Formats: sequence, C-alpha cells, structure tokens
Amino acid sequence: MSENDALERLAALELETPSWGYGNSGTRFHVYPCPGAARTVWERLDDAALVHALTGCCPGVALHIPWDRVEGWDELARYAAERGIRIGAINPNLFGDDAYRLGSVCNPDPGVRARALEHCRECIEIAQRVGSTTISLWLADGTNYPGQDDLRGRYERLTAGLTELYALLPAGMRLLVEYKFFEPAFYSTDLPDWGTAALVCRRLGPQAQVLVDTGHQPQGTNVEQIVAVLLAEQLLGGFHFNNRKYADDDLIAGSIDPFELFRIMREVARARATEDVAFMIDQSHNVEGKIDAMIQSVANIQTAYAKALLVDEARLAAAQAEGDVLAAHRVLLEAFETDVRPLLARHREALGIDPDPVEAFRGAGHGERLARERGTASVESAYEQL
Ligand code: LRH
Ligand code: MN
Repeated sequence: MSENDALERLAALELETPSWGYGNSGTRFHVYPCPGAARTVWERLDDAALVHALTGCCPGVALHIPWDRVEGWDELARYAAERGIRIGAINPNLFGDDAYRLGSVCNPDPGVRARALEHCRECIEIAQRVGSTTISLWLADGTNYPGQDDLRGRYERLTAGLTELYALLPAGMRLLVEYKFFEPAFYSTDLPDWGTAALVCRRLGPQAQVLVDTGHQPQGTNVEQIVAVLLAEQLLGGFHFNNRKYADDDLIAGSIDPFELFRIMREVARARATEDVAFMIDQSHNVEGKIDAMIQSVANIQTAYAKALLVDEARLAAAQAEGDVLAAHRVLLEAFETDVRPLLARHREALGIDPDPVEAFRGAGHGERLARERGTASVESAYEQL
C-alpha cells in the first residue's frame, strides 16, 4: 500500500476513550490517588477533549451510568460539543448495586431482572438525549459454586432479558454485547465467551453485535482469530482495547504484547472495517498518570494499525498460496518491524498536532497544571471496585 493510502486510512481511524479511565481507580487492595485526576464527569470530558486535541483521533468519550449521571443530559452533550468531542457509547452498570449479588438479567428473582431492564431502558433514553447510538453492555452475572444456580435456566433468563432490552432499542441504535470469561464470578459467567455472545446477538437481530475486550479471554486465546471470524459474520461491533499479562489487567493497550495488537489491527485493516466497528479503549490506570497513559494507548493503537496497513497483502497471498510458510510469516514480520514513527509524524503534522502527543502533553506541563487546579481527589469513589 502506498504511503498516501496508508495516511488516508490512518486518518479514518477514530477512537473512543472511557470516562472512567480519567478518574482515580485501583484494585481491591488499594486505590492510589493521582494528583490532578478528574473528579467529576465534567472534568472527565475536559480530559477526553484534551486527549482529542493532542491526538486528533479521539472524538468520542464513553460514559458509564450511574458513575457519569447528571441532571442535565442536554447540557452535558453541549459541554462535550463545545470542546470538540461527542458522547459515545453508554455503558449500563448492572454490577455496582447490592441487588445484583446473584446477577442482574440472569438473577433468579424476577424483581431484580425487571430492575436491571429498567436501568437499561433508562440508559437507552440517556443515549437518545446525548445523541449516542450505542449501548455497550457488560454483565458481571455468573455463579461462584457448582449447583449455586441452574446454568440452563440462567441462559434462558439471559436471552429472555436481552430480547426485552433489544425490543426497546430505537432504529439506528446498536447494542454491543461484551463477554468475559470470569470475574467477578469465579465458577460460571453467563456471557463467558465470543461464541455465547455471537449466538445471543444472532438470536436478537442486526442491531446487536459482539464487543471484544482484549483482556477478557483466557490465556493463550487467539484473539485475532476471534476478530476474523466475527468480521466474517458481520458480528463484530467493537473493541475495548487494553492489555494484560495475566487476567483482566486493563493495562495500556499494546504495552505488554504489541505484536498481538498488530495482529488484531491487521484483521481490521484487511477487512477495511473502520466504519462500522467501535474502537473504544477500556483501561484503568492504577499507578500511572491518567491522561498521558490514555494518549500512549491511542498512539500504540495507531502504531499497530499503521504497521498493519503496510502489510504487503499481494506478496503475503502469493506465499500463502504457494504454501511457503516462513515466507508468509516473514511478510507479516516485515510490516510489524517497520518503523512507522515517520508515517505517524506526517499524519499528525497534516493535522497540525505534535508528532509525539505524549511528549506534547508532558512538555506543556498539563499534568502539573491539573494537579494545581484540582489537587488530589479523595478516592472514596465508585472506582474502587474497578
Ligand atoms: C468489565 C469491563 C466492562 C466495563 C468495566 C469498566 O471488566 O471491561 O467493559 O463495564 O470493565
Ligand atoms: Mn470492557
């Protein structure tokens, strides 16, 4: 692919950052407060707007309800627009409430299931108020011990509940179904893998697609193959990019295994799928600064995509057809080992932004400025569970 074609495709890649990635977050062991971390949804939007200004490719910010609940949704949408960004996916929270001990949509208690559905209905209304066309649903639902509940029964409640939710979707709104193989449930998870999510989406209809969180598969899973199959089936609705060494670590995308991120983005590049797929980041920055960590993630995803765009598809296809295994592998390696920093610098210069957005953030002293303006927020916030 010519450099100009690669630049054009790179410019078309839009990412969405998570509001919850800008606030203090931690583990069950401790939350280490970060000076200058966002304390309110308004400050989280300010930070998302700064990331967009410095990267030129993050016009959307995902919200989590109730963490980002406000009285005036119109005002929030206006606030975002005035800062050059828009509200993206709306994430219902069906885990942060005592009522959900035994699950939400899959809970044995019909009253709890109705409560969960009511929350989702409210999130659809919020999405309409802020101009969002995406409901991004993750269920923590599951069990901790064999026999705790009927696995078949829970699946039937899952499909019945999501069918009711799907019926509430206005035309043009998408439901992204996010799976995860474990945690917080430690014996069975009701939406554990891509297969179950795909079956459920097929059963629901064309407005339902699968969301691949890159930290939600068992060790050793070939995530790019899942992506290839979902793309082939028009079932890939979006990503939650992050990286992990062990479990759902939610670390900076590409920080542990940049070659995996490259392989995933190559399936995206090969499928020319940037229009209908939501490229969202889902991370929690427990020991590092929030904003520059987010910018580094964006840069890592752009780097992986730029390398993927440079794969010599013709030479690769020829080697694959000839069964020349090593030659085919080396074509991919060649692209992965290409230094795309000059290409990314050209892309950013064309946008009138600094060729190194992380350095632009740090060099301008934004971190210090925000620490002065905001101080250090108390951590008695909703993020402790994250
Ligand atoms: C669950 C998850 C989900 C979000 C949460 C913040 O692990 O990936 O996408 O709701 O993180
Ligand atoms: Mn996620």
